[in-house]
Amino acid sequence: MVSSSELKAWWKEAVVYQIYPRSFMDSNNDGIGDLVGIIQKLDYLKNLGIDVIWLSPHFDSPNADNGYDIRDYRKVMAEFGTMADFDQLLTQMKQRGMRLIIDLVVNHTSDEHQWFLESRQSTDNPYRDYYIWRESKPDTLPNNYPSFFGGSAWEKDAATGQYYLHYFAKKQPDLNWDNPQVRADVYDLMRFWLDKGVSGFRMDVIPFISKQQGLPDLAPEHLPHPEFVYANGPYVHDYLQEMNREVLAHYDTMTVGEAFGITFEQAPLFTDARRHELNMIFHFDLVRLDRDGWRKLAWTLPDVKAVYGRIDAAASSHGWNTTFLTNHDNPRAVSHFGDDSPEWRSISAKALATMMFSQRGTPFLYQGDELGMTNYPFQNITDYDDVEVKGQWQDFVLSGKVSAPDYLAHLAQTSRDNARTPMQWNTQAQAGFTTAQPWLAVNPNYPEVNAEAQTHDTNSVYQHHQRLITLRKANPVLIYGTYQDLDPEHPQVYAFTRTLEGKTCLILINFGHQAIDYTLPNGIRIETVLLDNGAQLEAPASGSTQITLQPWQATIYTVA
Ligand code: ISL
Ligand code: CA
Repeated sequence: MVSSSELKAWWKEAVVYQIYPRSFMDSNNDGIGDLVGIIQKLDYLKNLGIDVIWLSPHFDSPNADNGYDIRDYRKVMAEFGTMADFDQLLTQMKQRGMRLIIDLVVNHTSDEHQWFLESRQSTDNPYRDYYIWRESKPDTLPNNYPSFFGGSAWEKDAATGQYYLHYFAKKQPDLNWDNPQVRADVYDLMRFWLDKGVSGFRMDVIPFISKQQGLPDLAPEHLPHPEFVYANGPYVHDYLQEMNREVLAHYDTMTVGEAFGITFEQAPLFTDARRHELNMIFHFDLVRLDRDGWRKLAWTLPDVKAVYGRIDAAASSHGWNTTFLTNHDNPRAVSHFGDDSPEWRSISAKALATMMFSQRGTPFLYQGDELGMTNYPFQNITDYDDVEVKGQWQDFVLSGKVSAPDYLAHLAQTSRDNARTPMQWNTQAQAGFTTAQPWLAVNPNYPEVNAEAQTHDTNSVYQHHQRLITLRKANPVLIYGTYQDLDPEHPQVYAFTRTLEGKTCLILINFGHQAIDYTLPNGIRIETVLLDNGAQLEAPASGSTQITLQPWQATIYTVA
């Protein structure tokens, strides 16, 4: 049995950086990030050690969901620039040896897409079956499906009196993937971008594309988490294998599926190389381990370690994985898993980065996390932009189910907008992101947290990321090595090894604010220090089996 560590590939060795273009860099000072702004920052990313950029949707969109509602798949969003800008971005990236993957959002389109404008006109329109329409008796819905953005997943359309399905906003009608013409049109648009030179796709909620046949009601126990039903339709693997045969197999691509609603046990069905579907998927069990819907729960380090253990098990079956601590849909990593107070922000952000870049799986670094950017100090509902927030405010607060103070207290910790505030480049007004009024407020801590300061500070979060990425690329054991958690139940220390061809690295991370004397399990002996996050007071003697870990110390060692 050939293991995933023997199947080498460029996309397993790459480090990926996710750009949310709206918030990355505004080159024409209209308050919105754009493609030319990204071009201006390519050297910053090259110097960081980035190989691949995942660009969140850049396509023409009315921005009901900030680009995840596509109106024209072959056109660049006007706010972001032109197709010439896109081509220039690709050219500039290739000159730097970097690759671009783009965001394939094909579970749904915008309701302003030409296909939907046709489809909604009449029940016999040739495009009617591009979407999912249902008759329904007056004032009763086709079924009890909820939308993730509040309310029902069904919207009644005046022209024909029928309902259409939308798992997300009503301006995001779901495509009917059971229709072979829909699939053929999606494959065509994929070829359009691959032929322009992109190197693959991140696939938005791709497990949702196959709907449950007959669309029966959700059982009551599934209502809090409909994604587990939405993601397990009968034909998702047929469609992905067809997509692979029709498109992906003909190009040298990297594909990552956003596997919202998929369990670890199901992961190999998407990523096992022998099935010819996707290269890897995003699991959400880590970033959502402390969530009960809108409620923020407590988490423990053993909880985190248990998830990493299950993620790694999923990767060992010919598949591959991703490692990430946040994205444009989740709170900032250092606020979520570290300590974002001024005293501990930098050292804990470096500790978390050490954890992330030492895992087996392709690292996906979200814009700003290389600086240890933090959550925003949201106060009231008008501070937010996110369509999900507005829909859920209606569902939970205006309905009287939850008090506003209670909901806002949880929302400030969990909101997707925490990750969408503008990049903090320097200490100029608006953190150098724009000279206009930005579309979403800049975090007021930008004078203390910005790229300009950190690219010149050897102890910065940015430079620690540079060193981690360099170390990872120089040591295949950190890319392909098998993973072993040495002390799963320890409440404060994360101790794990990576082993490949007789070479072992030990990673020790102290998640506590107090120093701790730690005895290495299994009689392991430290040999040398490969990289410390700056907390270590003195390097341990070679052969040590005991060590004192300083608060938030994270160190990578070789093992004797
Ligand atoms: O968990 C979620 C739903 O409450 C969200 O994080 C998110 O809707 C889900 O993870 C799917 O995300 C993707 O599809 C959405 C879009 O809003 C997200 O930005 C995208 O990442 C619809 O396209
Ligand atoms: Ca702009």
